[in-house]
Amino acid sequence: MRLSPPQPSPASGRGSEVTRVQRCHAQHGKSPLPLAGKGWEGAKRRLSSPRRGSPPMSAPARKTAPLSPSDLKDQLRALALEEGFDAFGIADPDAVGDAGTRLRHWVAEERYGDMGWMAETLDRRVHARAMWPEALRVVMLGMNYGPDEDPRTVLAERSLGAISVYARGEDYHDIIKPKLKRLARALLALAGTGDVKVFVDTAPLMEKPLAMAAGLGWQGKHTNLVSRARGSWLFLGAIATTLDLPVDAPMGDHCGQCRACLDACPTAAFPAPYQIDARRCVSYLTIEHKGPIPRDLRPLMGNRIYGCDDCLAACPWNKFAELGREAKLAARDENRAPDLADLATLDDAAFRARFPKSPIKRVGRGRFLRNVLTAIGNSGDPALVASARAHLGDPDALVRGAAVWALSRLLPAAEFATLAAVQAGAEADAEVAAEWTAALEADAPPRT
Ligand code: B12
Ligand code: SF4
Ligand code: SF4
Repeated sequence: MRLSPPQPSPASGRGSEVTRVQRCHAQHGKSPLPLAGKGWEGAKRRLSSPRRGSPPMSAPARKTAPLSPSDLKDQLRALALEEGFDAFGIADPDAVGDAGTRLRHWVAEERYGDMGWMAETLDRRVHARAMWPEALRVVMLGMNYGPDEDPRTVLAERSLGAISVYARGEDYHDIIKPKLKRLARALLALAGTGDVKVFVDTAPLMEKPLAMAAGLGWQGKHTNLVSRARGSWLFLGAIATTLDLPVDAPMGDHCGQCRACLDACPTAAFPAPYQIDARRCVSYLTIEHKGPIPRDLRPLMGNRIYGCDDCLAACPWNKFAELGREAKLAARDENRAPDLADLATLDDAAFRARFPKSPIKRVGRGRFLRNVLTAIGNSGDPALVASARAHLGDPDALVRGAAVWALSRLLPAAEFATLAAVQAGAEADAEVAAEWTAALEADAPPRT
């Protein structure tokens, strides 16, 4: 459905889209600093303890006359552009409207699935200030990771795997966090006073509502932040500070009557516009979910093996999207459309070597192979039978179970029953044994 004509330039006074520069292959500054716990996996590890974040960085004394708050903000915006950020805005940490109440509702509905850290950190997450009571402002930053091709093209190639755009290059956490730290240090040096803390993804901070409050964009019906200038492809990061910087006007909703993202979801993960049930989201199922993927959702996942972009890619505001300029985030060729057969051969060492610096490494070989075998089961490609069969004796029960399901989808029913008669009885793991039983009992998909 068409929107009212989108306007590419933001209203004045809003959090600004930092002026475009050419895609730059220069690497900004030093190599990434190590993080204590990275990504959603890291979040789980770190947030299981009641940490409130690391101690703030404090300002060195300034020797020249202090800058006015608005000059400070202008200089910070310019530095953000130099660091490679594409969107910038400042919010009061309390300016998130009903987001806290909605988050409580989401947790009460248990839509977080395995992500128990969302519930454990709820009280801190609903109030940005609870993270750090002294914080007066949150500087919100967006980094464009616009792809160079439509990520949905590979979905039609059922013997290949679809990796979401965000995971085709290096891990954004490792790229953004050092940039935030450098920017935060620069802010302190300019101000000559104050404290700062930086966040990207893993802290109990509602980054999307804060980014909306800072004018970077709005939470679309797919629940992610949409930017009028970048569409759906923005990573978010935050610098909280005790400095009283001028805030930006919040961005209003520009979804209108559109519902393209809702209709695009392969697993019907949106119970209503602006609400996501993570338990049905392919991104959750392939990255966060630890056990076997629920049987009813497996056929809906197609060949998506790590994350999903369908709702993001469907957004008409992407017509303004440009190629991301951070070279490290660009897709590695081998991650655009990898052969499922090749991925199925990875042992632990080969898995780690295949995905250096990639967020994919975080899920571990077991979960990744589970995803690959699910895609193999959905491929309809008899040539992939051998790849699945090779995992019936895999040391990881999660992988064995996924191999059983894949074979139940690929083999003719009689052949699968013969295989089950030989193999199923020898299975010691109760969950894998249940896979055999369920596969034999299931309404068989069309088998060749
Ligand atoms: C948990 C999490 C997930 C979960 C849950 C997804 C989700 N939408 O929350 C899973 C694993 C599924 C996931 C998937 C993805 N994620 Co994620 N994720 C997070 C994380 C860690 C927390 C988000 C959160 O608080 N969720 C809780 C729920 C309740 O939040 P919510 O859905 O936004 O809920 C709001 C709405 O429902 C709204 N609401 C409810 N009713 C109504 C009604 C109206 C009218 C309105 C306006 C709003 C509204 O209010 C709620 C509170 O704000 C953030 C990082 C962070 N610290 O914020 C990254 C983050 C949101 N993820 C990100 C990304 C990139 C992704 C993926 C695109 C990755 C991929 N390609 O696979 C997908 C996108 C899936 C999707 N459609 O959301 C980015 C998004 C950047 C952006 N532009 O928004 C973030 C911000 C990380 C980052 N620093 O860049 N993610
Ligand atoms: S990321 Fe994919 S599965 Fe998740 S809500 Fe969006 S379209 Fe649905
Ligand atoms: S695709 Fe979704 S997020 Fe984008 S404009 Fe339409 S409703 Fe809003």
